[in-house]
Amino acid sequence: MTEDEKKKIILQWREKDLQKCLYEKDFMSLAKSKIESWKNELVNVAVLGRTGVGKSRFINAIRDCQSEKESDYAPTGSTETTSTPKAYPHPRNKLLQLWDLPGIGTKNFPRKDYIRHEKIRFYSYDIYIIMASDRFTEDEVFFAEKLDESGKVFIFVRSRVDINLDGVDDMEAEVNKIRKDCEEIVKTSTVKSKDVYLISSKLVDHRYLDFPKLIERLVEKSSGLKKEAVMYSLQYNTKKMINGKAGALESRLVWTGLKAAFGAAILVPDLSLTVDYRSISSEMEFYRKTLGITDSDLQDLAKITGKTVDVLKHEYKLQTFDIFKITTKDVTELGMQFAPYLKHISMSEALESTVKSLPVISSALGFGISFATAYCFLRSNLHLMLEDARTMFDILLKETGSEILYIN
Ligand SMILES: Nc1nc2c(ncn2[C@@H]2O[C@H](COP(=O)(O)OP(=O)(O)OP(=O)(O)O)[C@@H](O)[C@H]2O)c(=O)[nH]1
Ligand SMILES: [Mg+2]
Repeated sequence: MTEDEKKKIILQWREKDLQKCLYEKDFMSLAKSKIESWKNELVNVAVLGRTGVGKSRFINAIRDCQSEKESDYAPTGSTETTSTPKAYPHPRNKLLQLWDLPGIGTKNFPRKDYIRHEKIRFYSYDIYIIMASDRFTEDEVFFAEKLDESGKVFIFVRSRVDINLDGVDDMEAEVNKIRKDCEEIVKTSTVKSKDVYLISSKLVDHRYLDFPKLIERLVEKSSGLKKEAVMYSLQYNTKKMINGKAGALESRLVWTGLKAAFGAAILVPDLSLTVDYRSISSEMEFYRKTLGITDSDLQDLAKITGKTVDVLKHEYKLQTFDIFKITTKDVTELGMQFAPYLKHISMSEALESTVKSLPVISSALGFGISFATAYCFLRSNLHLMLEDARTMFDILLKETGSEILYIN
């Protein structure tokens, strides 16, 4: 890092944010909740549609559950298969639940009774995927309108498109034709959200289809903590997903910095220039998993592209794979590097007195330095990790043309 870069980082140290946080009564609980609350958020995604349209197979695809032998594989089949609603928890987050609902319009679940059917609990989900494997009909539109009326969020999905594209020369033209066909009836409806996503659960990375956009849409359509839960849990990267994660992770920086500084003040009250490096280390691990830059992600990319891990690291200048095991020394050394610049920042009197009033903190400046150290350390590493995540995505795009990367 150049001197100028260091200076830039330190000048971006947001005293205002720090001040705002410290004025909160119980700022450590607040910091913890800002960082972790999304983990307690229940998100129910319902997959709706007539029998046989591919609901169960989609639920497997989105969780990357590929084999019938896996215990949480949603059974699929060419005859009516799902006869009672069943929740499939996401492997990365058990509270993100994909609901496999029985097909609409069967003997047991006729369309006219579907909404009122006590087993279905129709209005109890957060997001709805309304799926059809052929042209959309009045059935799908009927349910969409009901959901729209009650302010529920839904997404139209046309499934099994790979079957339509089998043996077709001009796939792009065929996809456009199917899209137009699907949108025809949807356009005549009163619903606000008229986009239809064309997918294949068999080939999620099909270059003419919309699985990547559907993943992005699921995040966009969620809000608040549920949005964080969906974004951090779905194990797919697209360009937009990486950008979204970048923003979300950046906004945690001030809280994690605070947690690390305060944690250190409790652990070693007399040492001013220190941070709780366990908080830092676990945050870095979270970045790595969220951004899809773990060792196994790199191994997978090597397999997909037919290159070795070392070639990928060097040819594409990946920067963060060998720095994962950080030590207290690394963090303190960085703190030392930033220390000279910290004197350029004047801590306001108000902030100084707030910090001084905290029981375990003996030195306001020491706490400020700890905070800045943690903040800068995380910030600079996050930026490097983001570069790696983007590079890995670009490698995939360049080598395979795919716009979606499964991450571990
Ligand atoms: N080629 C291809 N086949 C698919 C796709 N999605 C589903 N199928 C097949 O279509 C059939 C029906 O899929 P399911 O996922 O069982 O359909 P469902 O909507 O859950 O059906 P019910 O449970 O009866 O309501 C199965 O044989 C699946 O393997 C796809 O994207 N591509
Ligand atoms: Mg099913």
